[in-house]
Amino acid sequence: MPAQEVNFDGLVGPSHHHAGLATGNVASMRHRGSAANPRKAALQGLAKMLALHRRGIPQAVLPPLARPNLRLLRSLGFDGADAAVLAKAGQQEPRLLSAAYSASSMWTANAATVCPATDSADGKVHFTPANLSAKLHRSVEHPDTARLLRQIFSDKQHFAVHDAIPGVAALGDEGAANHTRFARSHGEAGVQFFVYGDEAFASDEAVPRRFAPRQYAEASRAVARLHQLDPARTVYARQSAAAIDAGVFHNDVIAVGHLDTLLYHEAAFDDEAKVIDALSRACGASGFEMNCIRVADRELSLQDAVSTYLFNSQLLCAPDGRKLIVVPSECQDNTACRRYLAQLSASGGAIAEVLSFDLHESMRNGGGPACLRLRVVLDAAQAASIGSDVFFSERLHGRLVDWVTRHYRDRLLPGDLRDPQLLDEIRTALHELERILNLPGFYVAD
Ligand code: SUG
Repeated sequence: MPAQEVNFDGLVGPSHHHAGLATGNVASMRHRGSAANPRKAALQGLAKMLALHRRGIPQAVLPPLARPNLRLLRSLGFDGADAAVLAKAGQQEPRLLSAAYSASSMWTANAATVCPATDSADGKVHFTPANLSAKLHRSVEHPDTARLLRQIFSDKQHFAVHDAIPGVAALGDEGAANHTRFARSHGEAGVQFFVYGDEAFASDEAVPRRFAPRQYAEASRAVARLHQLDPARTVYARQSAAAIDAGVFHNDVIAVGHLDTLLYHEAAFDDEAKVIDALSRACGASGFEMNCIRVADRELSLQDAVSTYLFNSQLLCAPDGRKLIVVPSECQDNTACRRYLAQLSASGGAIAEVLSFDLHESMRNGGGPACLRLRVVLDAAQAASIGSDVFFSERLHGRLVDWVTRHYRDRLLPGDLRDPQLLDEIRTALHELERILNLPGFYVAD
């Protein structure tokens, strides 16, 4: 098997709810406090995984992290038995209870930055879990993410899983959501593209903004060093402040790349011409030509780009080489976006087919198709070294649908998190999931 890109989608956890915890993420802010349907959310995600698996696209799954995060609540002074900790937090600091219960690990594009073995000097696949230090509910993910990645990618001959870099604002790192790799084919050396919102030590002057950036250049450069990347094949770009202020909290809300192709909005970068030139040169030096598809503001406004999540799509190659774009169904509800997609996929267009999915539950928290997946390029030996049952199949899909249907609630409001029964329901469910995915001991009690 030549090296392939495997999409590791996050399985939505049983405590999925809309807490409005992510300032700067306009969908999250807008849906704060509305009723969520965790069962539907998980089934929507599984339907996408199944459809792509059936198209012959390599698919795998990453389980949710254990929630509630009682460690977080105990560290913040809520003591006693588990039920007492939850009751006190719910009464005194309901937002902290939401943070501890957040199912945010489902957006696996933020789990880590991943670089294929061909691009690293030591010939290993490198992972750096993202510290996600910009948001409390996300900043607590990385220790468990590191443990999960080390359990799945356990063969040290093939894989290096680093610790997250220190979690302070100046080193904010949001993982693969701000990282893209371009290459002629997955198994050939490629070009690594890191996009950041700000550079912490570049200037002492604070620039007034509507929303704070989440990714810092210093963090991107640290990840590139840890992954032993070739500086000549690594390109850095700054996001435009206008995009961040419009709700582009990660670069994957305004640009998506795959192999030699970059689809991006003209407002994505601070200095568009410089970024495209640097990328084209690096790709040229690596022996392939970059295919840039630029979307002008008059074709789709920045505001519509954020509300439809067109750029939070997955660009994929079917086994027959045809290019597919996977979009959230919101894209078809917007006239400008629908028109743009029709033109993109018209005969002779850059994309052969548009696949649209109902991911409303995740979208209401600002997570589209691209947020839900972590791309890992694996060759045959690397894939064969993975012992857990995370690779997708019709059988695994059936087992997970059955599991979700038996264990998940179909309605969850932030106030429901005070219900001590929810903790028991989730523990029972995760205990069973550990066996389905062959991840013994992953859900150790806090
Ligand atoms: O970090 N939303 C996530 C969405 C992450 C999307 N990921 C990518 N773009 N790759 C976030 O903003 C909302 C949780 C809440 O409001 O309950 C949230 O965390």
